[in-house]
Amino acid sequence: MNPTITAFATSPDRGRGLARDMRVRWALEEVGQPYEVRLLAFEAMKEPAHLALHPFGQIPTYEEGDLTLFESGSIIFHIAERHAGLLPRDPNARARAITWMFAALSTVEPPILDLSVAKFQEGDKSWAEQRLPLVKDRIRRCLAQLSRRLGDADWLEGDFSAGDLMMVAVLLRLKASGILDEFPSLSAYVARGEARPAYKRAFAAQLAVFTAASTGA
Ligand code: GTB
Repeated sequence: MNPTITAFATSPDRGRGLARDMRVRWALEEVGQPYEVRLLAFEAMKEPAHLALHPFGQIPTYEEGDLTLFESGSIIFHIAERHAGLLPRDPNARARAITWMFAALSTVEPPILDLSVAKFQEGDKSWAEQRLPLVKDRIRRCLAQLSRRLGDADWLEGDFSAGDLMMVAVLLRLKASGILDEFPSLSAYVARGEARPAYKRAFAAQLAVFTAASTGA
C-alpha cells in the first residue's frame, strides 16, 4: 500500500512549493515511491482526528500501514532509510549526509524562519525596522559559511543526498527575499536541485492542488 501524506487544501504560498509537504513529495519522487495525499483545511488540522497524527496540528504527516510520522525531517529520514537513492551506503558518508539534514533544519532554517516572522508577524511592531537588518545579517553569515563549505562542488558531500534535498528545500524559502542572489554559488546549488526531474514532478503535483482549488476544478 502506498504511504499517505497530508498537505494544505489551500496553500498560503499559492503553489510556490514552500509548504513542507513539498520536501516530502520530493523525497518520495527521488526514490520512486508512489504516494497518496490527503488535503486538509486549516480547521481540520486542529481537530482531534488530525491531532492524533500530529500533536502540533500541522502538515505534513506520513502514514504507512500502522506507522504514523510527523516532522518533515523525520519523514524524509525514514524514506531515505527505507529506499535506495537518498543516502550513501558507506557508513561514514551516510553519517555525513545525515549531518547535513540536521544542519539544514537546526542551523540554516531557524534564521530563515525568523525572517518570515519578522516580516509577516512582527512587521507592524515599532521595533520591526531595527530588527529586520539584524535577522537578515544572521542569514547572510550562515549562507557565507555554507557557500564557503560548498565551494565549487555540485552537492555538499559527493553525490546528491537527503542532506542536499533538505538544504535546498530550506534555502528555497529565501528566494523571494533576494538574499540568495547575493550568494551565486548557493543560487546555482538551489537551481541544480530545482532542475532534478523528481523535484519537478513534486512541484507540479503540489501546484496542481493550488490550481484546482483556485479554479474550482
Ligand atoms: N517542523 C515541522 C516540519 O518540519 O514538519 C513544521 C511543520 C510546519 O510548519 N507546518 C506548517 C503548518 O502546518 C506548514 S509548512 N502550518 C499551519 C499551522 O501551524 O497551523 C510551513 C509553511 C507555511 C506557509 C508557507 N508559505 O505560505 O510560504 C511556507 C511554509
